[in-house]
Amino acid sequence: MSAPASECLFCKIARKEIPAAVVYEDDTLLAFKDIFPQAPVHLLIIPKVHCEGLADMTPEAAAAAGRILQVSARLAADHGIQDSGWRLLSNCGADAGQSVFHLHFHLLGGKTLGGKLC
Ligand code: DGP
Repeated sequence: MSAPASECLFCKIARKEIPAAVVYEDDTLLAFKDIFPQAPVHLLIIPKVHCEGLADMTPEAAAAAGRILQVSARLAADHGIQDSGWRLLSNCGADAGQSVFHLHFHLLGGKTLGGKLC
């Protein structure tokens, strides 16, 4: 069972109640640096609206996710990894490695990425 939006870690980051190294923000999205980076560039991109993950997509979250797919290439370029290869992924469920139950995409790059998360 996930935390309600009032207690959700990434909702708190989106509301600026918890600090994060924000690299991009618009009306619907926030992107910030992962606190435990697995690659030289490791960003988290989240919809501001609460949604547990890929298996729990409201229309609003799905629209935000589509926007995340668009914004990710721009963020990769902003961080100098557009030509060296980068990865965008979302873990869905604890068995897939999801530890924060607010939809988020990892944007990873800046090194040769292996077959797993990084
Ligand atoms: P996942 O395991 O796919 O749910 O990814 C969650 C990521 O969130 C993980 O890579 C670490 C990151 N993370 C956890 N807590 C915080 C935090 O308070 N701030 C930031 N910036 N990242 C966090």
